Amino acid sequence: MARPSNTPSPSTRNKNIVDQAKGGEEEDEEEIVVSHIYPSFMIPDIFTGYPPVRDALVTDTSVAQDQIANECRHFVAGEDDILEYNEHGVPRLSRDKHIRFLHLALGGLPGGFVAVDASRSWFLYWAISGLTILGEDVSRYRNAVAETARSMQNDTGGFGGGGRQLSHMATSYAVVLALALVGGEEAFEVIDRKAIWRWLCRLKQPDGGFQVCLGGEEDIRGAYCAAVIIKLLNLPLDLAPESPAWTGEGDKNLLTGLGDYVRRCQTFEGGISGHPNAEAHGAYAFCALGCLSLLGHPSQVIPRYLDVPRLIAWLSSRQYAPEGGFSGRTNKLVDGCYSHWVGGCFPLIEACLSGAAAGGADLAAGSLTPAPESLFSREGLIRYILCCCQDLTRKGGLRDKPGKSPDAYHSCYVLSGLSSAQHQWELVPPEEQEEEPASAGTEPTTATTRSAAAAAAAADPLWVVLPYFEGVQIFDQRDRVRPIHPVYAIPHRNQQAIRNYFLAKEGF
Ligand code: FPP
Ligand code: K
Ligand code: ZN
Repeated sequence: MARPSNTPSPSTRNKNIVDQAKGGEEEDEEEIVVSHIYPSFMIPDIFTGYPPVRDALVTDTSVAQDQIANECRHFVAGEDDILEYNEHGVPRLSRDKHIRFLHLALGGLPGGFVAVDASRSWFLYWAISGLTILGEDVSRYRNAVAETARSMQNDTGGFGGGGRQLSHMATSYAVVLALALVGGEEAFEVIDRKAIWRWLCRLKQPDGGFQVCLGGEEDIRGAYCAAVIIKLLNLPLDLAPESPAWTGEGDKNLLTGLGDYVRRCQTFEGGISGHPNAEAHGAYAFCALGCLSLLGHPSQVIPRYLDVPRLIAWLSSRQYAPEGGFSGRTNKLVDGCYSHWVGGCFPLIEACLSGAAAGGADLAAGSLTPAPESLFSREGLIRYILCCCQDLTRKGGLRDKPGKSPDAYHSCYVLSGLSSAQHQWELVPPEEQEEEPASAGTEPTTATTRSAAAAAAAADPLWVVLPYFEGVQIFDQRDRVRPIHPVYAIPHRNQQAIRNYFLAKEGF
């Protein structure tokens, strides 16, 4: 049970704050309670009270924000009757329910889903990824995923959102990751690497960025997805003559100008927009940092292209209290999926800053220092996820916020965010990096034979992971989920296995 039944709820107090803001009318059945000490759980005041600083100008935006803050506060402050809170006021992760939800998402979908038919490859990735983070062995889906992926591949390179659909950068990224997650030769061999390389060449633009599909828009999703695909599949960087970026001089490759493209997406707010001169959004911040982290050592590349202090200021402004979760952009509401898109930026930023201490940051040298502690409230995010994002009344699954239905997309990214909040990723500075290829802390890694390929992989940034620990752990140890690689968003060993498989190949 949530709280002793005779304990009055502090939401009464907060409700009145909201009512005053809206014009002061009071409802008769609500009495103002100010004198009790609450809650009995160890929940910091910031998650039980109402924000001390609020926008006094009443607009649709401020009203929506007040409503959601109050609604989330009810769950985060330990007041919900369905959730069972531990002594820290944190509920358990309903792992089994979420696992069931995601297995079901891999089966047939109801008719209404025809509206998202062009996202079938995404559904595959979201469900397989969510299951993986929850600790399920997804290799049983190897055959099915390989067959489905084959049906989505085009002879002209890349994967569509479904069979007989135009190849798209985002759906190709999703399929490649799904194949990496189920793993094994049967899955890897589905990918026509030569065709996908040709297709990427045709998408590469003279200004450094990538179109997301032939004739389509050029944006930062294209930049991140292309970098991930190139790396995981060990594609050659050479440009084919049919590329719009080809000059005939041999001075350009698939990654030329990509960092500069990302730089042009940083906005006046400090965040990152989908393309130059647009609105900063958290999903694009992750794309920017992920892309840059694949161009070299993150501690060197990120500060070379981005104003890191202004980006940190913008990212920090995305976390709200009492909700604890992140919003995607200025003046918008918290949403569980930003646990990944925004939360997932922090390991990359933290790695960039600690590399700066070791002399890694070549440009902004002197202006960056390692973060003395977590750059965001991991506690707040974990509270938001476990209190507000679990659908426990029905079939399980994770959601955007209370009142919304769970879905595979939110399940995947809420769990990714939980994983990054529960773990600490550190980057070994380039000069300290040993010969031995990556071993990722708590994850057992697959044995790799020493070969030219492994030696090449050893030149990549080396990430190590540990359980995050600072003070008390508010969640039950059984609710720790698997660590996932901060750039590829899949477990370290899956990333290593697919890369090593293709690194070992001579040519296509
Ligand atoms: C706004 O939605 C959302 C966006 C502007 C960008 C969404 C992009 C992604 C989630 C992923 C991109 C990354 C890859 C790798 C393909 P909204 O207005 O519904 O939400 P908001 O109010 O929270 O901004
Ligand atoms: K949203
Ligand atoms: Zn969302």
